[in-house]
Amino acid sequence: MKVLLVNPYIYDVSAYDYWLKPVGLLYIATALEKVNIEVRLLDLLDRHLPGNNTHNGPYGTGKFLSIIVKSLMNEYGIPRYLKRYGAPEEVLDSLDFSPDVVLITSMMTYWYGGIFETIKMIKKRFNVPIILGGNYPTLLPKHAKLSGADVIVEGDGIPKIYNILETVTGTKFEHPIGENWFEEITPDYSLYPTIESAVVHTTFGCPYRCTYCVAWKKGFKVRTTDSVLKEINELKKRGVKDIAFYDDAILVKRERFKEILKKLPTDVRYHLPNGIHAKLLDKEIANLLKEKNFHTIRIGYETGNVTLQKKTGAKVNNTEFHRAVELLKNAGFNSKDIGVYLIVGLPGQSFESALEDIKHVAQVGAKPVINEYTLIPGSADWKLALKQGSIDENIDPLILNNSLMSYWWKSSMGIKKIGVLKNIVQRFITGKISLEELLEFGAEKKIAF
Ligand code: B12
Ligand code: SF4
Repeated sequence: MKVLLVNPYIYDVSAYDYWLKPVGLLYIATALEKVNIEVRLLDLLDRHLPGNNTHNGPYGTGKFLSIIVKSLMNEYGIPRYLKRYGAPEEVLDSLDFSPDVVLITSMMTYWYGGIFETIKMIKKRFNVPIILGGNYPTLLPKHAKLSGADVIVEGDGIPKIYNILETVTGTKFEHPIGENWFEEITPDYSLYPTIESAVVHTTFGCPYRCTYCVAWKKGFKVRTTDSVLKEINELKKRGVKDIAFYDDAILVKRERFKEILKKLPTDVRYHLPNGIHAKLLDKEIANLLKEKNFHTIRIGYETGNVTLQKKTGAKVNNTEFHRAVELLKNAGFNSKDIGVYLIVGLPGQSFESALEDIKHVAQVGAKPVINEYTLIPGSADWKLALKQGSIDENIDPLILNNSLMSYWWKSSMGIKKIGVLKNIVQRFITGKISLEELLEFGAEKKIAF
């Protein structure tokens, strides 16, 4: 049997490759290879595909090819262009593979347009069953039925994959991989002819329950240190130069993470693009991160407003945050290295409060990194918004995009204010204004909106 694995296009107003890899699909590839199924990967976001790399950023990040799909003005009253990110359609024609089944993954729910278009392109070329899994059908199963896929799969796809293929094709397989997949297999990166950066998970899911997030719905799995180190050493042998840890909660099993850190090879660069938990960082980890060649560090601070911190799940408090920044600075990281995620546009958050957070992060010697708020289907915030009537259940998921929500959602501080905040951060981090000027911003007179 032949199975084509597809990472679909992104539809967004902006997108950037922060080491993005379709990890779920690569795990599925390994599970299928165990029963001698022939697999092929079509990662439409792979910047090694012809025409898909428009800019190389630092450490293996970069820009995808983008083409404008439409203006969002007429339909949504939003003055932005929706773009398609990913390789030119011709890459599908150069596929020298005729699959019996196609499996498609998905990451952001609001990227669904890219999934619909990818499915149309596949259907034009192959008359075979298409199975869609990943975050989109997991969080929006009803909407995903409109995608054109023949089967949609909610939740963890790996233990179910043999059953699904048996149902669709009528062929029986052994089921060598089940619930323990996270320990037993690793993503099959050999499906990429060229690979310079890769993603590794040492844990999966999150035990916390922040109101704006759904990562906790995946439960919480932990791998042994040996299997993590083996995977990293194999990636290194393949020529991988940058490894991004995509864990949601990497410090939760702190002692275990220390064991991993101590044995990491240092001739690879490491990145933590997902916010780490300030309260769980200690001196030893901070020093090991520096010693072991970590270049991208993000702390998930989100807000310094104590009321909002408590209301959203209390994953961090201000004392813990200060302590974490100090530990990282003492370990030798500078203010550019320590990125601090701040959510702007949280329900109930004022412009003044968000501005205060930005100033505060800059003042303690770290770099503010703004994340615009997005209401994630299935989160506690989502349920509350439905109950309060501030959104409708049948809302188009596209406009829940983090870059679009503040244009229309009444519970957000609004796009004008967010624009001012983003602009001031940009000017600060590019050196156009000094720390003193940032701290003075808005102090003399109230900003008029
Ligand atoms: C890494 C990551 C990032 C990175 C990289 C993204 C990038 N652009 O390069 C960074 C840190 C930059 C990032 C940013 C953001 N992220 Co993010 N991110 C993730 C994260 C942690 C990991 C994804 C992953 O690799 N998972 C591991 C794999 C193994 O899981 P999986 O793909 O889901 O696969 C499993 C199943 O889904 C299924 N499956 C998958 N594919 C298939 C296919 C088939 C056929 C089958 C049967 C099954 C199946 O089986 C797999 C095994 O269980 C997820 C959370 C999570 N734990 O998934 C959030 C997540 C995807 N991000 C999320 C959000 C909200 C964001 C931001 C918008 C945050 C913000 N406000 O700015 C930004 C914007 C990103 C953008 N525009 O690109 C949300 C998605 C919300 C949504 N509406 O869909 C998530 C779910 C986290 C959350 N907060 O709840 N993110
Ligand atoms: S925001 Fe972070 S700590 Fe909170 S539930 Fe999501 S992944 Fe876990």
